[in-house]
Amino acid sequence: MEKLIISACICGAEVTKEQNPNVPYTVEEIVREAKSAYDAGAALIHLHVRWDDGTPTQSMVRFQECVNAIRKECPDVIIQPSTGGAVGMTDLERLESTEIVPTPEMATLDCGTCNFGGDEIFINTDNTIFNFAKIMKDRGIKPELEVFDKGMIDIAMKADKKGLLVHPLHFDFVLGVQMTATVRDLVFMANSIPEGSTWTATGIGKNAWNIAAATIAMGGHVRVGFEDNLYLGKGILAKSNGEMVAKAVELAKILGRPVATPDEAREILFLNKK
Ligand code: KMH
Ligand code: ZN
Repeated sequence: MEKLIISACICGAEVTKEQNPNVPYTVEEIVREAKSAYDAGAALIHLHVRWDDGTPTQSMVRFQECVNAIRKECPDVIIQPSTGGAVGMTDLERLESTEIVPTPEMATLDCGTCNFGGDEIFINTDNTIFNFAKIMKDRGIKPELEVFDKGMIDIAMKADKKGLLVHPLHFDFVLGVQMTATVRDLVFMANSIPEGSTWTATGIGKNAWNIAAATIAMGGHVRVGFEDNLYLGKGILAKSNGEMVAKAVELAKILGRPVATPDEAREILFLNKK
């Protein structure tokens, strides 16, 4: 089976230190978490950034500062800025993370509107999605197509029909927000993307580890980290993103999947090394 790419979503925009004191806010904390994930075996860092008080931001200046600092400690890691940002941000704000130098190799592209719990709605109209896809294509940024349900795969295919995506496509199935997170759901999603695409999956909260194990066994790639889950196991708060990456590495070992280095991940994802 293909080597396993482990992505670490080290920060997110919604989780707080009140929920787990190890959630990073400052540049130093973000670097600490990126390094812990990288040292444990993550090839890719999915990045959100915060102001020091924990407020999520898509500020280009803050992203640049964090990326430069991560680069010093994790020289070859793939850094994938979020263009999702936080609920309520404008499209222009969200796109600021792609304006750093050098241009990021990848960025997320959220492929639909989604209920985020309570009254929160994460809005991605067709025009937002097509506009983000065009900008990424023009700048040579590979989108990780974030799909929270099967309908979002269908929207991604509308963007593809318009010529806005470059094949092979790469998807991230985010299970347990808008759709449930069972192995049946995972198989359905994996069977619904075009042949030749690569895919990562993540299970939110309590779904994290069953989805990671099933994904590794199925030949997909995994995403773990504080953005999606704060626990190493039932009732055990993770001390770092590195601890969660180490658990994914352990699962991979048990299931016979060697773990990809960043450069091996670049080959699997057809990225041009920057
Ligand atoms: N924080 C969410 C509103 C992404 O990074 O592209 C969006 C999100 C997805 O996390
Ligand atoms: Zn994210």
